[in-house]
Order: sequence, then structure tokens, then C-alpha cells
Amino acid sequence: MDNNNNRTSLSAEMLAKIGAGVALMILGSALLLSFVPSIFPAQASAEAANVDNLFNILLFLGGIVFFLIQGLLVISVIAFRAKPGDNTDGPAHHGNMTLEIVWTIIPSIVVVFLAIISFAIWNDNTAPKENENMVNGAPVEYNVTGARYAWTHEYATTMPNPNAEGENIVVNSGDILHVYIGQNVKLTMQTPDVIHSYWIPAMRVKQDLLPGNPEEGGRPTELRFTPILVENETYPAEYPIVCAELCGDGHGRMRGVVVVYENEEQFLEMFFDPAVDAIVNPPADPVLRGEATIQEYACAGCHVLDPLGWAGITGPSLNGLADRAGERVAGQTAEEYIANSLWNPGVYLTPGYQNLMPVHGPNEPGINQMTPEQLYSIVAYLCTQGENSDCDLENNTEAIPAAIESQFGVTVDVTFGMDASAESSDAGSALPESQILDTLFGDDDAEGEATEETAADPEDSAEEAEDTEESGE
Ligand code: HEC
Ligand SMILES: [Cu+2]
Repeated sequence: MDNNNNRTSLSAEMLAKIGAGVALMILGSALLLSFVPSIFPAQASAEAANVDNLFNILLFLGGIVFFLIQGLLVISVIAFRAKPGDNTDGPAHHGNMTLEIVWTIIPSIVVVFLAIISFAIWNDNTAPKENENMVNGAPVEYNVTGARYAWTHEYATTMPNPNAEGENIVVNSGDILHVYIGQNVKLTMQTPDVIHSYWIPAMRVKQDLLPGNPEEGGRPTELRFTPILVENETYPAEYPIVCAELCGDGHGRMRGVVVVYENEEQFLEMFFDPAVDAIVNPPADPVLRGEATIQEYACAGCHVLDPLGWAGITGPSLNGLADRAGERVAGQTAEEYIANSLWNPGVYLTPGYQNLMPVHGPNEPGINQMTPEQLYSIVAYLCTQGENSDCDLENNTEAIPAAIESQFGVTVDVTFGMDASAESSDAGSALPESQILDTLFGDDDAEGEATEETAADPEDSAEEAEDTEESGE
């Protein structure tokens, strides 16, 4: 600006104008900043304040540059516009060393400063913490799988599963992540297909998932955060999980929910204890078992099923499936057809759809693994989806194993998960939930867990409530 008027010195008037300009830039940038809280979700993690501070610094500096450039542009357009009748060229300018040094050094300092604080915050927010993923005194592995187009969450415990020899209890909560305030959460994330990005805006954390199974050279990625109390929030609180990496045509539907409990006690009462109980004492009715089991898979990303709130569009709607299943393939009963749809989806394609459904089976890796017992319960559940089911509903404990046997030559253990006193599991768990955990964990902190029944709030977390209901039946 000074170049054009008087090269020798800056007049007092000029200095005042520059001063006013700088003040306006800072003011404008501060005004920008004041809008930020209204467009951001609440800060729900210990990491959030760091990230927002960094964002504010970037926005403030960026705002100053924005107003500087736009301001100079507007001033130049007005002050140096063509005067009437003036067709001459403007004066020729050669370089200005001082100016060039100044406008190189200042941005360099700013960039180095930003690099340093960004790195410090990234370091802080991703550093391992003490006592990660503690649940009832023992660490649990939080494993997340992102597959086109659904998230699944698993909690791998060190408690032996009484129903599966040599295996530990693994709780699966489908597209819902359960955490509690103060828990140092560490997610270990994998994807069998393409790059996805796990993003919880309220926690201000985001991390890509890299394709490939670990056995095949894939690299699991990690994400850490610690939920904190949000003022005026009702707990359990829910925040969206979003896929932030364009992963295909269902990318926009690839969402989940993180449920934050007020404390570990509430987490155990409303989610973990009932979930463990459902594994230790699965309901005798295969339909109930299937309803829980089916939600451990990524079906929701591709299918519509109203009772479970699924809204996927890659595959056919499963509403009323049992009404059609008996007529799909000549010579196959409804049970046989549904079982084949899961273990052998590519053999018969639902008219109008492509062969996009992953094969589920006892030997499939990762989230597509489905044992004969899981198949049995899922078929039992899907058989109830319709008004005039083609399935033999009265006789499902015999008809479905027979169908599985005839199609795949595999026997189903229908007593799977039920101890010798199977009749008693109609009346509910053999043990109250808190006792189950104590037995398995050897934990003696049982006082706080006496109120499971009353704690489940069906409005806030229908799924947890369902689990409680099932195990209490
Ligand atoms: C990646 C998307 C995808 C996933 C995940 C998926 N499916 Fe499918 N599904 C499809 C497609 C596409 C079809 C139609 C083509 C075919 O028949 O294989 C289909 C067909 C079906 C059918 C036959 C429906 C009919 O009307 O004939 C059933 C039943 C079914 N799926 C159940 C499931 C269940 C249960 C799960 C979860 C365990 C699941 N699917 C997971 C895409 C998917
Ligand atoms: Cu995705």
C-alpha cells in the first residue's frame, strides 16, 4: 500500500489508517470466533478442549489473513480504479526487498508455531493412558470393525465363556459403542474392505481404518478418548459416530451411536451385565436369541428391517421375509431358503439384486463368522418376520435344525448355551447378573449392582433394555 503513495516515509495519517485496518482485522476475526460454540457439538471428551483450542487459534489466524486480503482487495479496487479519461499504464514497480523478507518471515514463524502446537496436541491426545478400557476391574479389548456400510463393536473380555470351550466372553453391541465417563477408552479398529474413518464429532476424535486382516498384513489402527461429564446432559447420553472417508455408495448411511453412561456402575447395570448374562445364560427361546444374535452382524448396513430399525438399501428389505421365503426357490422350505440366504447368499439371488451379500459361515473370518448355532437362532428370528410365516413356527426347535442338516450336513446343538437345568432358564438367569460377574471376575464389588431391573431405561437405549428383558424372562 505504501509503495504507491510516498515511498520515502509513512505519514502519521497513513499509520493511523494501517492501525485501524489491523484493529478491524483482529476484531473481524474475533467475531468469527464467537460463532464457533454455536456450531460445535458439546465437548464430550477430555481431548475436546485441546482440539477446539487449536481450531480456534487456526480460525483466528486464518480470519486475520482473510480480512487482510479481502480488505486490501476492496481498498485497491476502490482507491486505484481507473479515473475517467485516464488510459495510461500505471507506474512500473520493481521488487521491494524489505516487503518480501517481511512477508516470508512472518508466515514462516506462524507455520512453525502452528506445527509445534499441533504436534503437541496430537501427541497429548493419542498418548496411551493408564488403565485403559477398565470394566469391573479388568481391562477389556474394545474392537471396532468398519465394513461397508456398518460399524460393529466388540468387547473381548478375559472371562472364560462357559458355553464355548477355550474361548473368552466377547460381547458384541453392533453399531453402538458403550463407554462411561472417566473411562480411558482405546479402540482397536480394522476393516475387511476399504478405508473408513471412525469419527465421533462430540469427542473430537477421528481415525482412519486401514484394509486387510492382521494375519494378512493389515494394520489395526487405534483411537483414544476419555468421555467427560457434559453440563445439562441427561445420562446415558448418545452421540453420533460417522464414517468420514468416502467408502462407496452407502457411505452416508455408515453411522453408529456412542452411548456414554454417567459412571461405571450405570455402564455395568444397563449394558455390560445384561450383555454378559445373555451370553452366559442365553434365553431358551431361539427367536429371542436370534434377535440378539442378528444384531451382532453388519446386516443393518444393507437391509431394511423395521423392528430393529435397519435402513440399509444395498439388499432387499427383510420386512415380511417369512411370508415370501417358502416360495423363493422350488424345493426349498422357508427355513432352508433363509438358511441358504445366509451361508450361501450367492447361489440364489433375490430378483433385482446383485451378488453383494457377504458369505456368512462357520469358517468365515471376522464379523462374517456364523456358527451353526448362530445360524439356527437367526433363522428362528427371521422366520417370525411376517404375518403368515411360511416357517413351521410351532416346531422351530426341530424344523430349523433339520433344514440346516439337510442343506449343509451340519448338526446344530440346540441346547447350546443352556446348562443341564435348561428348564430353569425359562424363569430367567440361573444367577442374578451381578453374581455372574463376580463368579467370573472374582470381583467382590457387588453392593452397587442390586438394581438392574429398575435401571434399564427403554427410551434412552432400547437395545440394552431388550437385553435385560430377555435375560429376565
Ligand atoms: C453388503 C451388504 C449385505 C450385508 C452386510 C448383508 N446382506 Fe443380505 N443381502 C444383500 C443383497 C445384495 C441381497 C440380494 C442378493 C442375494 O440374494 O444374495 C441379500 C439377500 C438377503 C436375503 C434374502 C432376501 C430375500 O428376500 O430373498 C436374506 C434373508 C438376507 N440377505 C439376510 C441378511 C442377514 C441376516 C444379514 C446379516 C447377517 C445380511 N443379509 C447381510 C446384501 C447384504
Ligand atoms: Cu465408511
